[in-house]
Parts: sequence; structure tokens; C-alpha cells
Amino acid sequence: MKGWNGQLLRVDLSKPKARAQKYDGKLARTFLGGRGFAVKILWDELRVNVAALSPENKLLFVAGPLSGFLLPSSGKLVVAAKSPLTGGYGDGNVGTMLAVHMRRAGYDGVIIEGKAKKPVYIWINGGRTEIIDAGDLWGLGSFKTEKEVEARHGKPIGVLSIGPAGENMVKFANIVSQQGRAGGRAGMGAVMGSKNLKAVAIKGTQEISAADPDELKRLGTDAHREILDKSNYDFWKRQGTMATIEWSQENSVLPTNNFREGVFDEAESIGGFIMEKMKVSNRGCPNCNMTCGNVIKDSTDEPSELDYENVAMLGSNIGLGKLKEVASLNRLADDWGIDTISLGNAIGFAMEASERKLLDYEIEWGDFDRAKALAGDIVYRRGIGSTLAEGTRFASEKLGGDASDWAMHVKGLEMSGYDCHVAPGMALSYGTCSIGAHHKDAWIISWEVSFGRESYAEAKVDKVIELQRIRGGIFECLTTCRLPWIELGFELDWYPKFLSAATGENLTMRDLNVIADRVLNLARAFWIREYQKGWSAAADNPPPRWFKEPLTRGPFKGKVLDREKYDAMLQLYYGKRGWDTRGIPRQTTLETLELLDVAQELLRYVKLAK
Ligand code: PTT
Ligand code: SF4
Repeated sequence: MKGWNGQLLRVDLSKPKARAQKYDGKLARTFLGGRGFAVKILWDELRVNVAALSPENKLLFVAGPLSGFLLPSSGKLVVAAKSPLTGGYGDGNVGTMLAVHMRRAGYDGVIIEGKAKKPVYIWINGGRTEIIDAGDLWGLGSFKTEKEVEARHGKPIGVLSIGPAGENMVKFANIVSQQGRAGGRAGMGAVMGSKNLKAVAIKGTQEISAADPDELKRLGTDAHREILDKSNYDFWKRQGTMATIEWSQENSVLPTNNFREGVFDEAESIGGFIMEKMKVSNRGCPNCNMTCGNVIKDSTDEPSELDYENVAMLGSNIGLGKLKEVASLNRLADDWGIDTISLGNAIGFAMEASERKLLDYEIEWGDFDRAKALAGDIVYRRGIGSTLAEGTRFASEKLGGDASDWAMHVKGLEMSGYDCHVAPGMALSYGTCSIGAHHKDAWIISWEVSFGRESYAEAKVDKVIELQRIRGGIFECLTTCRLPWIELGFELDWYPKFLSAATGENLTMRDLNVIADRVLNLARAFWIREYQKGWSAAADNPPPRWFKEPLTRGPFKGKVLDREKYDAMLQLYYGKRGWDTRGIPRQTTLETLELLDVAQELLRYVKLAK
């Protein structure tokens, strides 16, 4: 096999032992890599209804066939497991040197099983794997942990680690690298903590073998040059994803006060232009020439790397309008290893509950000191923080009354940063994303704004499916960054060429779309096998707030989502996907995607329509 290493590393922390395992070309050709491999392995290997924080869950780090080559933005990998937050399939995408080193050590993925008796970290040095005591690292933030592991083994290496949020199994703890890259929103850090695993470090030095190394090198050089020549390259380098703050405000989708509104009075003071004036450096992922991590000094003069989601969720969504304070919360979140999106939701939810006098805890919109204290309480599971650490779905159920109307999640995963009172396409995207409410699979919002906000047209359903194939499918399986394509218009037809030179496989965009559909259907089968009779189309609904509570401000004042029209869109989506009215894949759909065995397994839990 070329391009793919054809080998995974399996580390059993209970035994403890590690062994390399070959896989065949069929897996590579049918599931490609990254998310594709992750879904397939979790489907095949996890016991049904396994407790997500038990030793039986598996934590996967998986790269795609382009990862690590000198191709644009190719230093990423997928972290995946059954999610403790949602109970379904969970993953995230991290830009990290570990992706490059893992591939150069000869592995396309690492599968972590079992649970260590006491805290450990895994050190993979080429073909040799050691499981090392991490008693002295336990309790440290992710920043110090990474530095300490680097000091022990020497740079250059790749490190992924958890902070105290993962150790304390906060259900939306994530996994951090390079002091500002983080992935695994759906609680992958908690799964790592449940295994007593503090960090994974890899050093790999061998060449990744390509089918046509000269052609790959030529393509890589041309592609990097083409990115530099793109018309909006300079502006992107100045602001990265932070420009989206002003865009969201202009278009009334900036999440404000727990997604009550889409405009924020202080948007300008947390936006891309003010950030530019405060910027001290740029960071980024490996192999990227459009690095987008904008670093500013926070309110304690420490560096903090900002992205749109971090600032929207820890800024406008909690009513906080000072960028340095937002940056402080963001830096703490990275060090603690907790997802900024869910954290912003949890704090916003608590602020709203406090305003409604439903909590024995006072916290007002925009109160930085109390927000910081509450974030610490969540990470260390103190008082009300302990409830919020279980996620807003759980917290709203505990609070009772109508709290579930304004707990902003889908399937238990908190909403990422776009208000959807007047964005039915984006609401459908959140509703049907493979991991819960995330913009990862189909960021339709910018297209939707130009197409017509209030329309529920079939074209929106088609666009969601198209984007799910490209973003949630192709990019998550290749594990390269999607931002060159989205933000700079780097053409998609580069990717089949990269794949051909790397692997020797001549896959067309059509072939890649079929793989994307296979992966999405298998992820859906995973959810249904877990939820079984508890599964219904209601799982694909956005939160009631957007249907019931009109915006009170901005250009769309008075507007809400239309329930009947949303339901009709959802059914249209199901029909186009080959699913029945419950959102369950039909037997013929699974068979067409070469998932016959999946259909047979699913039949044990639910009835399948033909
Ligand atoms: C992603 C989600 C996002 S999406 C952001 S900002 W964004 C938040 N980042 C967090 C962070 O930072 N620290 C933290 N403690 N929690 C955070 N949670 C949030 O996580 C990220 C970039 C960005 S910045 C985006 S859109 C793109 N995402 C990609 C993706 O998903 N796939 C892909 N093939 N390419 C992508 N490119 C872009 O990568 P999750 P990163 Mg991320 C600090 O983790 O779980 O996937 O959720 O990985 O290396 O930080 O790059 O405005
Ligand atoms: Fe990483 Fe940003 Fe480059 Fe994508 S564009 S690879 S997120 S630095």
C-alpha cells in the first residue's frame, strides 16, 4: 500500500501492552481514513451501549492518507470515541505535529483500549512504544504537560494531552496540542481521562511512502504557491476566522445571551479589526502556509490564541464585550482542556437560569469574574459546576420546568456559534450533523444568507447534503484542513490529484462522495444502535427556543423558525438520504453503500424500511 501506511497501533492500557496491526486495502478504499476509519472501528469493535467512560470504550487518533505529506494544511487528525456527552458517535479534528509524527512512525492511527491502573502517558518512538508513569503530570494544565513531555523526550515530537477537565471527566473536555489547537468537543478529553491517560507523544522519522513522490512534491509546491496567490490571502492572514464576528453581527447570527438574539451591542469590541490591533503573533497547524491562530495578550498579559467560535461563545453568548477578558477565558479553556463552545453554552445557560431566578447561584450577563469562577467550578466539578460539567442537556433536565426549551444543544452536544432564528438551512445542518450540534459537517450559513434567509426551499436541503459530503465526509476522512477551500477558494479538484499521487488510487469526486455517504450512514447507524427504540426524528430537531421565542432586536426582530416548515425540510432531507420518516437508513440504502452487514446488525434493534 502507498500513501496509507497500512498499519494501526493498538495500545491496551489494562494489560498494559501495545501491538502494531496491519489492515487491508479494502478498508482504505472503502473508508479512506480519519473519520471513516474511526466510525468503522467503533462500529465493529464497541459493545452496544458500552458506558462511554468505562475501560471498554476506545479512544482513537486517526489520520488520513494525505496527512503528513508536504501538502497544504495536512497536519491534522481525527480524535474519536463513543461520546460521554451525547451517547452517540463523537469526534473532533486537531491540527497537531502528532499527526505528522504518527504517520512518520509508520502508523495511520492509534487505538487506545482499557484503562491504566494509575496515571500514565504513552511514548511512541518510531516502532517502540512505552507506557510511562504520569503521576507527576496529573493535575497539570495541558500547556505544562506538553512542555514537560517535550523536555523529557526532546523536540521535535508531537504531543496530545488533557488538562484537569479531562482528568475530572467533564463531559465536554477535549484534547489539546501546541497550546492552542484543541479537538474532540464531544468529550474525547473525558474519555482519555477515564483511561488515566494524561498524554500521548510520538516521534516519527521515516518517510511516508507515496505512489508517485515526484508528482506529489510538484503538486505540493504548486498548491502552496496557488494559496499564496489567492486574492483574499492577505486579509485571511490578518484576521483568520475572527473576521466572522463582524460578518455574524451584520447578518444577525452572532449568538448573544444564550442564543436569544443574533446581535450584540459590543460586537465591534470583540471583532476581527480590534483583534488585529492587539495581535502579537500567528500560530498554526503543521504544513500550513495560511496559519490562522491569532494570538493576543489576555487580561493577565498571557498569550491566548483566538478563533471565531471561541470568541463568539465566550464573548457575545455570555454578554462579555472585552476581548482581553474573552481571551483569558479562552486561554484557561485551552490549558484546562475544555471545549470553548460547550463552555460558552454552559455559562450562558447558567446566566439565563440565574436571571430567571431558577438557581441558587447569581451570575449576570457579562460578569467576567463570575464567569471565570464558574468555568473553574465546572472544570473542578464544584457546586453548580458539577451539574454543568454533565452538559446543558443534563443541567436542563435537572432544573426542570421549561429549561429544556433554552438549553441550546442537539442530541446533547451544545450549539456552535450561529443563531438560527432566521436560518432554517443552518438549523437543519445542526440537526443532522454526525456528532450533534456542530457547524463542522455543513456550514451553510454564508450561502444561506445570500440565497435568502427566510426560505425553506429544497435547494437548502441539497446544499446541506452537498456540504456534508465535502466537509464532514471528504475533509474529515482525508483529515486535511478544509479552510483553504472555504476561505480562499482553493479548488476541490486538487484533492483527487493529491490522492492519486499519494496512494495510486484514482478516485473521482463522485467516488469520494460515495465514501462520504457511507461514512455518514454508518455514523447514523451507530447512533441508532445506541439509542435503539429511543430514537426518533425528534433527535434531529434544533432547540425549541428558535421556534418559540422571537428575536427582540436587530433586522429580523419578531422572527422565529417555522416548526411545520422545518419538519417538512427534515423529511425532504431524509427522503434524499434514502432514510425513512424516523431518519433511519432504509435497508436498500445501506446495501447500496456496501453496508449490508450493518443493515443486518441494525435489524436486531429496530425495524428497517425496505
Ligand atoms: C472544533 C471547534 C472549533 S471550530 C473551535 S474554533 W473554529 C473551538 N476551538 C477550541 C479551542 O481553540 N480551544 C478549546 N479549548 N476548545 C475549542 N473548541 C472549539 O472546537 C481549528 C480550526 C478551526 S477553528 C476550524 S473552524 C476548522 N475546523 C476543521 C475541522 O473540523 N475539520 C477539518 N478537516 N479542518 C478544520 N479546519 C479548521 O480548524 P473540534 P484546531 Mg478543532 C484552541 O476541534 O472538536 O473538531 O471542534 O482543531 O487544530 O484547533 O483547528 O472557528
Ligand atoms: Fe490550521 Fe488554520 Fe492552517 Fe487550517 S488554516 S491548517 S486551522 S492553521
